[in-house]
Amino acid sequence: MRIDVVSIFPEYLAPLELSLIGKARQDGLLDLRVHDLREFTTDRHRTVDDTPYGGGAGMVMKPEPWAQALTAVAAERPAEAGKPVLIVPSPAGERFTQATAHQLAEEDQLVFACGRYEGIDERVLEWAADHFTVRPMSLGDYVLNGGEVAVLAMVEAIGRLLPGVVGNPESLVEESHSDGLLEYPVYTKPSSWRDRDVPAVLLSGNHGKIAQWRRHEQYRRTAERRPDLLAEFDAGKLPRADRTAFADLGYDVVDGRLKQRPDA
Ligand code: 6GU
Repeated sequence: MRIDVVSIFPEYLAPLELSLIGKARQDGLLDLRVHDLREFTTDRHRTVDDTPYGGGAGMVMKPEPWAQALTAVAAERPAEAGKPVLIVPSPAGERFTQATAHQLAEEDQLVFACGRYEGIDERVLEWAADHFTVRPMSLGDYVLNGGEVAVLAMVEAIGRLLPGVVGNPESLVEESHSDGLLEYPVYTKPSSWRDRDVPAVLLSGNHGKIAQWRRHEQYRRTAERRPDLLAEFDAGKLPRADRTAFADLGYDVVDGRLKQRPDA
């Protein structure tokens, strides 16, 4: 996969040289290039922002440097390749989820446009639609100062799904959000630590019992921390023991969906 990141703070993306993603780049699994937006300005001060029309606080990113930068990135792509995806990190974007990460991991090229200040002149996104599939994306309901930290998160979430990046692909199966639930708790040696014992079932060697205990822990945790995820959960074909586990958590199965009991 090819990833291009355009930013006024290219140094912000330095962590992508480390760890799993850094290794993936060294191994040739990921061709990641960072571009300095100011290289695409033409004035002496390398200006990238200006005051907003209509007034208000803060500054807006000027359109022309963005058009120059994105045109240069698009020009490096073979003419027959079709439109690459342009991801614009923004708290006003569509929510980035594990499903988005899987979908984007199938693309051959991703381009990230990191806004700063109050954002990028809206006409850039309209113009860019002729050359890219434009997707404004948000990590969640809070505000960052710019897109760079969001790009670090999204590139890591997508990059680890590329073939060969994570050594043991099994570890991608049993993790939070892979099945719409939070992950079960994990333990390692020693089996007793500061008067706290590892749950006995995990030492039993009974793999069926262990799998069931872990699944029920996923239910318990998700009900406690992220009940919103349970509303989306497909409870249509749950075994009796799992329906009992949900009943104990205050949830009934109605038409294949989990419904919190009013008294729970
Ligand atoms: Cl993707 N960008 C910015 N600037 N702020 C955010 C965000 C993204 N997601 C949540 N807050």
